[in-house]
Amino acid sequence: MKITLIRPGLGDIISAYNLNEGSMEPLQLAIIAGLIKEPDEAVLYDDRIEEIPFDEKTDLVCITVDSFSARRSYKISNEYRKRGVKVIMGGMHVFLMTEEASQYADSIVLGDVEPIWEQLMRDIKLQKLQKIYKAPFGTPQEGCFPNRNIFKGKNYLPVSLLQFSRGCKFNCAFCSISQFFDHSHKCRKIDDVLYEIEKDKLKTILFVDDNMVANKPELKIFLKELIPLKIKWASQSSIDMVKDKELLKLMADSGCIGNLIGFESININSLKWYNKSPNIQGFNSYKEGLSILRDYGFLTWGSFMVGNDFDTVDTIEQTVEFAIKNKLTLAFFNILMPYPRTKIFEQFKKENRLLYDGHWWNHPDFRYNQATFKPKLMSAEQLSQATIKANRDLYSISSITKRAFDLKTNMRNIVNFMIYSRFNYVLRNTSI
Ligand code: B12
Ligand code: SF4
Repeated sequence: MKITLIRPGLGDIISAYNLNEGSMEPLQLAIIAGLIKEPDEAVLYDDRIEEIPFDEKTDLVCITVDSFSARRSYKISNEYRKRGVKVIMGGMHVFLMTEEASQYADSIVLGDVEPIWEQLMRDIKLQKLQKIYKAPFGTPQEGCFPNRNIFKGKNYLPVSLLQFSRGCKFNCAFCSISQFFDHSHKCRKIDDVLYEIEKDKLKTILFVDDNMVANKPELKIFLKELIPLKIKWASQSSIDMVKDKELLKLMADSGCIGNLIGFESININSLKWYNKSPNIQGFNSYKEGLSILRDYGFLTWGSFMVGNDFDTVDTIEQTVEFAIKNKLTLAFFNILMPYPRTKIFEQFKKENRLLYDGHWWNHPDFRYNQATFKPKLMSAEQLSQATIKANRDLYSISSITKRAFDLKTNMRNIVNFMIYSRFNYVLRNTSI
C-alpha cells in the first residue's frame, strides 16, 4: 500500500505574510512514516513548499491539521476523495473540531497516532475503517522512531525537530495545548530520545516540546545524559526556568543555544487575563530573567500575544520597544486568536465578540494576521494593522542592527551571529 503524507500549507489565507519561507520538517509525518512497515511505503508532500500531485497513484492519504491549515486541509482532502482515495486526518484541530473535521475525512484520529496506528492499518486492509479513532494517553512515542528519510530533497531549514516531552500542566486561556493533553505533561523514555539522536546522527536539534522545562527533575537527568553527545539544541521553555540555576547550567553544558519563550505581554494585568501562570508565579521582572539567561549565553526568541482586553495600539508599540531594548534575538507578535474550545474562545463567544461567524479557521474571508474578534480598546482593523507594524518594526534594519550588539548573546560567537543574521533575514522577508 502506498501512503501519501500531507503537510498542508496555509492556502489562500496568507496575505501580507509569506510563512512558507524557511519551512521546518513536519515531525508528526516522520513519526507516521516510522510506523509504516514494509511492504507498505510512504511519500511526503509538503504543501508549503511544493505542488501536491493529486493525480499520482496512491492508496491512502494522511493529513496533519492545525487550525490555521484546516481550511486548506479540507480542500486537499476533497481533491483526493473526488479521485476515490481514502483520507485520514489527525492533529490538533481535528481533536478540537471533531464534527467539523469528520465531514472532510473518511476517518479521523483524536490524540497521538502511535498507539492507534496498527489498528488503523488492520481496519483499512479489512475495509472496516471506523469514522473516529480515539488514542489513549500514555508515554509519548514509546519505542517509536521517526523515519526522517521522507524529508530528503525538501530543503528544510537545517535543524532536526525532536520531542523530549509532550503537553503542559499550565492552563493559559488562549492555548490549545491544555485541551489536547488535558493539562497533562508526559516525558518520553530518556533512552528512546538518546537512541533517536544517535540513530539519526542529529547534531542541531529543536525540541518542539510544548514546555521543555515542565518537569525539571526529569529534564536534569536527560541533560546529564545529553552532554557526551555534543549536540547543539534549542527549545520552547517557560521563563520560570530562570529560578533554577542548576538546570540552566546543565542546559548550557549540554549544548543549549537558546529558547523560544512565551512572554505574551509586558503588562501584569494582561498576563493575569491570559492566565499565563509561569510568567506570574514568583517571578516579576522579565528584565531580570533575561539578564540571567544572557549570563548563560542563551539566545532568546520571544513570543508575544497582542490584542487582549488591556492592549491598545500604544501598548503594542511599547512591547516592540521592550523587545528591541532587551536585544531579543527574534520576536514574534501574534494576534490573540480564539482557537476553538479554548477559554478565550468561549468567553468571546459569550460576549458576542467573535467575527467570521465564529469559525475564522474555515471562513473564506479570513486572512492571516487579521483579528478574528472585537478587541476592547481598539478596533479589529487597528489590531491587525498594529500587529503587522509590530513585526515590520522588529525586523527593520535599525532594529536588527540595535539588537545585534549584545556580546553575551547575539554576538557571543560566530555561530550565534550566523543564527542571528540568518533568521532575522528570513523573518524580515516574511514581515514586509
Ligand atoms: C513546532 C511548532 C511550530 C513550528 C512548525 C514546525 C514545522 N514542522 O513546520 C513553527 C514555529 C514554525 C510553528 C508555527 C506556527 N504555529 Co506551531 N507549533 C509547533 C508545536 C510546538 C509542535 C508541533 C510538533 O511538531 N509537534 C510534535 C508532533 C509529533 O506532535 P503533533 O503534531 O501533536 O502530532 C501527533 C498527534 O497530533 C497525531 N497526529 C498529528 N497529525 C496527524 C495526522 C494523522 C493522519 C494522524 C493519524 C495523526 C496525527 O499524531 C502525532 C504523533 O503523536 C505545536 C504544539 C503541539 N503540541 O502540537 C505548535 C502549534 C501546532 N502551533 C500553533 C500555532 C498557533 C502556530 C502559528 C500559527 C503561530 C503563529 N501565530 O504564527 C504558526 C503557523 C502554523 C502553520 N500552520 O503554519 C498552535 C496551533 C493551535 C491550533 N489550534 O491549531 C500549536 C498547537 C501551539 C499552541 N500552543 O497552541 N509551530
Ligand atoms: S505555558 Fe505555553 S504550552 Fe503551556 S498552556 Fe501556557 S501557552 Fe500553552
